[in-house]
Amino acid sequence: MENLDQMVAQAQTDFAAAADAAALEQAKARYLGKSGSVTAELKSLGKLDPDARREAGARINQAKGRIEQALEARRSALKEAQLATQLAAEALDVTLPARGAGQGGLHPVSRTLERIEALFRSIGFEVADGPEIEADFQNFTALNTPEDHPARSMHDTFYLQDESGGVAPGVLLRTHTSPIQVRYMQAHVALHAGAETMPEIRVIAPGRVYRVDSDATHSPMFHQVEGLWVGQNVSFADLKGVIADFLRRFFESDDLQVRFRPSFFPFTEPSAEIDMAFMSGALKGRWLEIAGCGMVHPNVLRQVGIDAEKYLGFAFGMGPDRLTMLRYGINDLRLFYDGDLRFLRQFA
Ligand code: 2U9
Repeated sequence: MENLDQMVAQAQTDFAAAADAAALEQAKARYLGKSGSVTAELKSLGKLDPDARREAGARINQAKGRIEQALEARRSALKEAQLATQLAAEALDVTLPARGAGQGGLHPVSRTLERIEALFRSIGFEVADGPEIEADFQNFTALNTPEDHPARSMHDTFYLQDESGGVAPGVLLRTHTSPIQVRYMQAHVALHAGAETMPEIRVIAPGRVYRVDSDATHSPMFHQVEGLWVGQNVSFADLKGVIADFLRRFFESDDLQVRFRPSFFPFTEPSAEIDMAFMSGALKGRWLEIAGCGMVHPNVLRQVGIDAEKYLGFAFGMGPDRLTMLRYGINDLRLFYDGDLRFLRQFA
């Protein structure tokens, strides 16, 4: 009797100590399993005579019942505790205020591009677009860039692979937006084939361009805006007027100074670098390189089928990333491409 009561008490203690269902099943096996102590007691009944067996059997069964009851009680207590934990973990506080749909904003470089496009549209330019994966002809050959020019090397230009992993001949990521204007001129020539004179071309080409270049001031992807004006009577003086007017309107400053320094580009002749200086503010009096330009090289016109004896024009190219940095006083190009919302929110 004493022995059985102790066994029941021990079982109750063991069950209470089981922290989860697995531990409880292990504890159960020690009493009710094949080699458990209750089972052992029942087996020992065989050695008793019938009267003693009946009496002992009843006591063992009663003890067994109490153990099973304790087991069941612990089982449901554990289940309830587990459910409570799960409910607490998954609780939704329906009284919290909603997060709301965040309002998006334009990237600062996109703002600059929109501004540049609007300013050039206002003086009669069209805005053209083109593929970022380009052909060698439109990106280099048509732009008077010889076969052995360093800009064509694998060090400077991203070439595409064919299916076998080799370089796909003549397919690359455009290194400038000039191929947009080459395609625009080709389409313009086709459209006016047979006409005595073709209408003037006035177009700007904004977009992403790619070069093998990456450090604090260079990103392998950056932006350009190039402009082109081709007609029968277009001069370098027109170029100077268009550029100076554009810069003064872009920076909202009438006393901004502009100067042209001789330079070289394969696709323009003569060519110049354009510098500008603010007459007030933090950058007052400092000359800043802002763009490149020149009269379109006659070879470029000939490559797209334009009579270089009859037509001429000017072209220019600038970096909207740099224009954005100057306009907003940003000192690190990488901020544009890090995707840090603390930076980007300032422009939203
Ligand atoms: C055609 C013919 C000529 C576009 C030009 C530049 C000079 C130039 C750079 C300035 C800073 C690019 O953004 S940047 O890195 N560009 O210096 N670009 S002339 O000349 C053209 C374009 C198209 C058909």
